Amino acid sequence: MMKGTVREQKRRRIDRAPVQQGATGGTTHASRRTKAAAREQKPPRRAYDVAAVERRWSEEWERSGAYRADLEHAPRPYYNLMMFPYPSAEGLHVGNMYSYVGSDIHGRWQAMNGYDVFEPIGFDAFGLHSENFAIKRGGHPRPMTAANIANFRSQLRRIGNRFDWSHEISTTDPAYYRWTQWIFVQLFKAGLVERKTGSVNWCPNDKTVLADEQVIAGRCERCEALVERRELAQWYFKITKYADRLLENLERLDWSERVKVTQRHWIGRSTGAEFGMAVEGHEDVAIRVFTTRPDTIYGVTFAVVAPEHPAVAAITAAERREAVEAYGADSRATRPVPGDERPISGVFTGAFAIHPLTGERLPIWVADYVLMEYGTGVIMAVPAHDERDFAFARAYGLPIRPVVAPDGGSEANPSGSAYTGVGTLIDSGAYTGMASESAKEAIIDELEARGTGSRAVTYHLRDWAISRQRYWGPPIPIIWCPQHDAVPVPEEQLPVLLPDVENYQPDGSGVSPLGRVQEFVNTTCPICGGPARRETDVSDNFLDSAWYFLRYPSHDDDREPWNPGMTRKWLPAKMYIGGAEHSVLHLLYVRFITMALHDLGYLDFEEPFPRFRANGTIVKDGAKISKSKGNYIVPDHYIERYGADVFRMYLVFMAPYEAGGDFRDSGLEGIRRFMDRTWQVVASRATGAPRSEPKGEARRAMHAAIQTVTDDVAGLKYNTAVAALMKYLNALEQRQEHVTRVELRTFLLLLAPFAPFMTEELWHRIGAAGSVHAQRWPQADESALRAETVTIVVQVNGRLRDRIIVPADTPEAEVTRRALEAPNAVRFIAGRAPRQVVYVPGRLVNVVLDG
Ligand code: ANZ
Repeated sequence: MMKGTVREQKRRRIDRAPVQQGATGGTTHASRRTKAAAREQKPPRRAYDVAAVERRWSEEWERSGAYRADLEHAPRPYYNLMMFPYPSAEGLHVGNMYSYVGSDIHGRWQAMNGYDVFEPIGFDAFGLHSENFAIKRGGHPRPMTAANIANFRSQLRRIGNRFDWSHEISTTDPAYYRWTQWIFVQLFKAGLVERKTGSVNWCPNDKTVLADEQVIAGRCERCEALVERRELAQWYFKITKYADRLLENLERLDWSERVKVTQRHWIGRSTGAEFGMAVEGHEDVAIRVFTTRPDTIYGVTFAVVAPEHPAVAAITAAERREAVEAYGADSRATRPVPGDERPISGVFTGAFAIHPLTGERLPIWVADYVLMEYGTGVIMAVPAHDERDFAFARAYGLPIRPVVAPDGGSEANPSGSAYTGVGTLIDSGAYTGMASESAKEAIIDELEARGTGSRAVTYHLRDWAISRQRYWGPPIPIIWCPQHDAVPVPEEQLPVLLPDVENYQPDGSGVSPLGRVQEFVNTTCPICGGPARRETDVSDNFLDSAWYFLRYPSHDDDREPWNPGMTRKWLPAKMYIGGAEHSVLHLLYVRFITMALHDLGYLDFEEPFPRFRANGTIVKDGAKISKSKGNYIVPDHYIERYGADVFRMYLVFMAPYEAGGDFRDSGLEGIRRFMDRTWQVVASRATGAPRSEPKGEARRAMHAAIQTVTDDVAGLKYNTAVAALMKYLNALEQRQEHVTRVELRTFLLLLAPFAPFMTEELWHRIGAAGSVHAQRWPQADESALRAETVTIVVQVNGRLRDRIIVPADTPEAEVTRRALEAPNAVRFIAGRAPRQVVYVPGRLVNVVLDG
């Protein structure tokens, strides 16, 4: 999966990025580097040959098929899914690795809980990123992508995940994209695909259309170029038909809350009113307004129409025509896209609308901050209570009229800005004094009664622009016939292979490079056999990743996209973990595609991921990771130096997994020491440890560790789980030769999901049977958890007055404090200050009073 932040533009050699050792206050950057370089030459001395151990177990697991799930017969299927990577030239990003390690810990833990865990991985290898990289390097995306995949594969083999490589997929494989095209055809047949001409986001640098979700603050999420608007015919998926369901189902999904909030916001269901406004002198034209704030209707001081609105030409006054047309032409070329921060602009039409309640004349302006695609393309402007209207009114000297006073008495426009909250209505005719919420309803009622308006719902969500005028993607499986218009390619003719052409670069014409390949374009109509032309756009990369999870279990099925029996058994995925940056792209599309396939009868479930957790993001030494800062973290580098176990442990120990944290090289040293100590404690006791069960405090400590680690791992609180393991190791170290085999084994089992290599090696060294990863997760014994208690006798002047019960390890100060508070002791002390308090540990407290 592609992260929006990785950019090709300022590419550097990253494989030699210096590893800086911690933040050493005061040292210069240069000297730090030299020191780091010196240290780098000398890898830390380790208690064991880490590289050899990790290599040996990788090979052994591979050879024995330890992580190959028996998909057909598994009695307790557990599909543990992680977001497949985009195989970039830079190699595996630390963000990928963070996500994968956290997901793998979960998978390993569930395997030890007796589940048949299926943990597949694959490559999301089509798309702009690979293609742009190939253009830059003067190569071809096909071989370059293959090389990147090979590199990713070898990196992924080293991180210690229990991947089932026998189910690997790549979206660029014709055996895969045949079914991506099949999905397009199914949606097309179901009327969920539409070809529309409209104003679209156009990236002048990547020379292609972008979905709204791919535009961040007015810029292309890939290359950061300012996005333009263009009028183009595009293929759209009608995701808006599913807006309500996408929203409602969120309630029953067990997902990270912040992702749900982002989706809710993106779908952006708003309720409000839609009403007509008469235009003075144009009885034939009525413009309709959509507002979410009918309560502010008395504050309307002008109206704004989108430049493309069809009424503009009709209402514009003769003397304003030239200016309005010039503005329209200009805004078509450079129209700001959602989130843009360019200065506000507009032009007066010379026409006036009539306020629906007060009859007041309102000047009508044209401005490109009003979008044709949203609501009705016309707004009632309330500068006192809307930021954009406020900025516009300020820029063009239009009146600002506050009509909502914040509750609590402060002024409506205290700091010379719009007050956008709710409150109590002022200067609003009969509604003055009403609260915003009830005024909204009452005002809509009045608009309805007058026959000019009604309640209305709108969504922020737009249809998904699915076509790309590029090369590196699955060709859209449509044939254009002069007789039959758009005809889907018959299913038995899929895949429509992406032709292998030298010249794949986009030329900015708005036509895909495939349009230049005559052998590809010219075909015959599947209906009439007459000459026809193939569609030359390819589909959006996000369609590839909107169904990949369905393919893993049935990855080599060549008769169907997914096997129904297999799908019923393994899906929906039990746990999905990945980055929150995919909140509105991948994670929304995948829900939509699943719902659509469900409705078409291809799936039994409509939500692909009942449980999703977003891992946090990592910063390096307090700064955002970016290549220009040179603080890029190269996982290989650390794995070479410390081994995968240490790197894995450090990644999850660094911070709460779902929050993300600050990566510091110095932190790795701490984990390295912990691992070496673990080795020493276990390896040194490998043969001599007594076989007896631990007793007393040793037993309690062991079960306390089991309890804490279990709860923390279950809740993805890996950092505190590791901390508990550290605490437990201290306890074991202190007991030295008294440590039993049971304790050593328990410790290794608890550590196994985090440090799969070392625990496996030690498991064998202590002579335990099988793989540590195939063992059952230890269970905490409730009865062992209770600390032992003792009864303490409380005397006053030597006579028994009370008894208290305290945990055996309660410190003296605490015991005497509680003794002095024992009710019967209090009665006999009667407020006098004791001369002396004598404590006989574990037995009695004697309070000595004067006289
Ligand atoms: C008057 C008003 C007063 C508004 C106020 C807001 C605050 P959401 O909530 O995101 O759906 N709007 C409507 N159509 C628009 C368009 N095509 N282009 C740009 N803006 C448009 O936003 C709904 C609000 O966005 C609407 O409510 C409208 O401004 C504006 F104190 O109407 B409001």
